[in-house]
Amino acid sequence: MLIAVTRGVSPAIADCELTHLERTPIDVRTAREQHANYEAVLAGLGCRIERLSAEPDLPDSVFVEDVAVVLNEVAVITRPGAESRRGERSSIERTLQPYRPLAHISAPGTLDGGDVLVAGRDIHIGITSRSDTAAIDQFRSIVDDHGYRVHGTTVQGCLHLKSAVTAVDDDTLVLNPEWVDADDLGDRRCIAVDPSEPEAANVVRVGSTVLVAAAFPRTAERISDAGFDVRAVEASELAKAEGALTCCSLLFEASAQ
Ligand code: CIR
Repeated sequence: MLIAVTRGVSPAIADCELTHLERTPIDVRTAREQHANYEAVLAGLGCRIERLSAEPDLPDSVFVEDVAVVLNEVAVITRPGAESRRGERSSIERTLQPYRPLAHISAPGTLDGGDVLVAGRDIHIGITSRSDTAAIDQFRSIVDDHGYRVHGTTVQGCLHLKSAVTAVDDDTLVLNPEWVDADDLGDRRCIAVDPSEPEAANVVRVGSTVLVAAAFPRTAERISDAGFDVRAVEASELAKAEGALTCCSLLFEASAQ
């Protein structure tokens, strides 16, 4: 059984952190509708949704991905790079406790889950304004015994590594070659985003289905042409908070295999 941990959209989302985007008004109701639809799509694909309630004082807390990285063997609670996001951890910790042993990134390291790309036994971690090499070293010591290879990866032009690249299966990546160098990501098949859709690389794989933001039909076609079952999901309002599709859930098998 696949679990999807989500959290309702904060009424304070307009005060979100922004790094590469200009602030524009966010309609909370529309954001909530899109988020509810995202959850419904995940549920329709067989996920059990564990929804945490919205946090009025934590503007970015809908983006649960940044606060933990859930592997089969362990869940790593991060130390988010933005101080305003560190209060998101305790509830996520409580939620994950029944499912996995927990490990923690500690100060002075900082890590956002959006920077952690797991592809088979390779874990690529973006070195960004949110995630640093001290945290990457900590992460490596946590997962080393489980047989993962951890690589620090340079990213430019976007917030997180997973803004630039995500995996649609263990051997296939969707990426924006302007933001990350494919040669840093091992010997994998790469599907490049359509050049007119630079933000399209953030896709969610659920079983054999790939969710792509509805704003990126050309990249969706490329992924479909590569043999994947693609589903468009509207996420334009959450995108104004610099969040994409992977950010809105923590997806993992209930019992580790
Ligand atoms: C932030 O800057 O932290 C939020 N406004 C957006 C986080 C998006 N998360 C992600 O890409 N994993």
